[in-house]
Amino acid sequence: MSSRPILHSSHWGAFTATGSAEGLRVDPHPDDPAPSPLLGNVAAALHAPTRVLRPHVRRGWWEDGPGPDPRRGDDEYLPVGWDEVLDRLAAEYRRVLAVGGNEAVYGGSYGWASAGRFHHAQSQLHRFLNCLGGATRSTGTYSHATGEALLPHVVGSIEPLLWPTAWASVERHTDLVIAVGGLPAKNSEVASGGITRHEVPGRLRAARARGAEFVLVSPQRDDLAAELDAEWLALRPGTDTALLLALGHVLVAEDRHDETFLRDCTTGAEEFCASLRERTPEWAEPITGIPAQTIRTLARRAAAGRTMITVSWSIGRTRHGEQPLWAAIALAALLGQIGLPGGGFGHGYASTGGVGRRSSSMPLPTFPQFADPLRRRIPVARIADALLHPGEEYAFDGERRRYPHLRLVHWAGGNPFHHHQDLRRLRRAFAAAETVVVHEPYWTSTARHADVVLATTTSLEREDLGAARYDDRLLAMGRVSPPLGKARDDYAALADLAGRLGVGERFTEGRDAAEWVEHLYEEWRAGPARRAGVEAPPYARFRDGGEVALPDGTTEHVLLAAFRRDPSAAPLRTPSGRIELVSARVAGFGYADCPGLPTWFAPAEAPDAEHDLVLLANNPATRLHSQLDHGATSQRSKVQGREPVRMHPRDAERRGLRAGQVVVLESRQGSCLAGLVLSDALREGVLQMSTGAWFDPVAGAAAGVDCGHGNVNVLTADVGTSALAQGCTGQHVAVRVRAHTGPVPPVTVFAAPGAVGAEGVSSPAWVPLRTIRSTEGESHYS
Ligand code: PGD
Repeated sequence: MSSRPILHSSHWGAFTATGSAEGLRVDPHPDDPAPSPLLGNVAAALHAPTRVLRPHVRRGWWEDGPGPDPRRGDDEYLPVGWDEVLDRLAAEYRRVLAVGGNEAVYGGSYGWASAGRFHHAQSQLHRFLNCLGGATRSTGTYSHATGEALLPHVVGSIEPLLWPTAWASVERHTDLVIAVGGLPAKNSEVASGGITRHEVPGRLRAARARGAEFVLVSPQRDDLAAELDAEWLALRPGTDTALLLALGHVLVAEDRHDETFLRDCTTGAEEFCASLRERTPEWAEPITGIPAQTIRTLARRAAAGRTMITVSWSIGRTRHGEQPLWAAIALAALLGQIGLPGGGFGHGYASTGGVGRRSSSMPLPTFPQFADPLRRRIPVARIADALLHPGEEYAFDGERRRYPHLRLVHWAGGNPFHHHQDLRRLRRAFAAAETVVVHEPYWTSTARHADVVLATTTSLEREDLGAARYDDRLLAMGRVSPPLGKARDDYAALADLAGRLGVGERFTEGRDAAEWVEHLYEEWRAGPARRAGVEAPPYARFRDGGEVALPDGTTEHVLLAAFRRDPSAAPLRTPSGRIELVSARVAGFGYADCPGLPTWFAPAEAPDAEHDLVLLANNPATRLHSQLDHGATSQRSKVQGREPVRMHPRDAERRGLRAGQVVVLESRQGSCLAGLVLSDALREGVLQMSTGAWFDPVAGAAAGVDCGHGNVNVLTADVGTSALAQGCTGQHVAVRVRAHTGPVPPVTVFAAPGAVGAEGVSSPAWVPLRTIRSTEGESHYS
């Protein structure tokens, strides 16, 4: 490790890392006004018991050959050399391509991986697969699939999702922010690709100081900072659409809507307004739990000033998750402020730190992936369906498609055994594959379901370029430590595999990783940077802690502001050229679960006699998704080593439960342990548990549940949002809760297979995943 501070970057902020006898010291970037507590996890990134330090193979696959195998997730692993594993993998690639063609390889490889323009894991894998003639890939995201599918039909582009009106404009112009799903500070701390200055809390404070008012629409009070003095509308989970339609009803009934905007800039206004007739505040009150008078007053306030209605991405991760977004756009259209500074709608403010920042169109250094000759895609959250139902037909965004027969699954930079729903079902789906290859720095739950685990360096062991389109600088990401053990960069592993498959020269173009990083930088310096007048030193000077300032972007919503100014000169790319409050195209798809205008559906995950609580499974405050769950910040939040679940004190009292206790959560899909935390920041009847605790079926088996650690996705359902987006619906799940009785098993998932608390595996022998030796005692991390 370097004993001098090395500049580096992550999805949760830029920092310097300094090696010392005590370990890695991590300091936030000096320009960051609000560094993320997630930096506290970084010190555990390098030397952790859970590091994969050599390639490993699964016994069933190595000895019996490829094929469907229910032992995945419950088998033994053998450390092997790079040459032997890559030889065997190349042979398996040849077999699969011969038997099933390129579509038999699944290389969607969804996931956040690490910051860095060159070593981005998916880009690496996609380039490799494109060199081979392509593979089945995924379309859309777990984050905001509903917006990606819906917005093109309604406003002609997904731009409002990525580049809404900038925060700077909200700060200056907005009188009222109606935050559906909140503006949670924890999510604004992360931004894909890296973020140097965390600005969202400061922007919100400044807006409030100017006099802006905030209304929080969420079952959780802490979805918005307390300092913003928001009015909290603690509605029932999954009822946002009812609230939004009732607000629209009041505007129309009281003639507070903007007829001119509706006439000039929308289509379907008459039909939409007619559909609101029955959607009175009195209708919405028993559904949402929000008093009718509160709804009426809010609609009047919204019409009285400049109003921004924002819907968080998380709201879309529910059944019929398209509807609240469409209803919010329709409400903003009724108010007539779309395209005005600080007004209209936003989708995803604070869902990451990047949304609402600058949007520079200047290209960044980019590792070319080549074109995908196959162009075969499945909706990203339908991976288990695809593996379980090869050849079956499904509906997606107006098309009938068929799942390919996937035989080889290749993943780099993602953790589906964290991010997908209904993990029991995902286990069955992975059992159906013939070969599963995973590149990972850590023994994540996904690595533990793979046949081939390729030991990968962390970003701290690599040099790279840190930059993102919404950030204000390009950073040199220095190497903090040489690669540990036999870990290799994704690039090096794929280059050697490509060489064995006859496409090595095409994949590498004759460069090693260091040469690529320099090449990408110099190419960018001589091209886009020079053209934009950006001062950038030569790489030799830049690579040691260099930072290049990038030009600023625009603050207004470019597309919608131009459209509003002159709808006929700058029409939207919708069939009508306008905002579609009613979409003939969507109606024409004939989907019962997504008709042609914003529609109310009762929540799919509502309490019933068996499951009397609704659990919110949202993104964590103590780690990025599942990354570095073994790190200090994440571990500090655990309760008896389990992922915390929050519950209202009165709900706990009614059930005789107390804070700090280990509880069992059960849904229709599965069960897990969790550690109870009491909080009055939740609506009664609602629980909250973050995603990202590593799935631990071993500790679960010892406790008679599916996961002994608290991975919330054993509880959630694997159903698409609707036939339109087929997005993930992991945000809500109906559950019941009871006290756990009997010994609490140790969490085993943070130790390498066969090594409870030991520093990895040293002997080249088969080692089991089952590391629990007794149900007593504490695990290394409890
Ligand atoms: P991460 O934990 O970031 O989760 O799911 P995602 O799969 O992105 O996984 C990234 C993995 O990449 C980690 O295991 C990390 O160790 C590995 N990695 C990091 N750097 C490298 C590298 O350089 N090379 C390689 N090979 N690997 C690397 C996130 C997904 O979860 C998202 S985006 C959302 S928004 C969803 N949200 C929800 C939700 O709200 N509710 C539920 N129930 N479920 C969700 N899942 C989704």
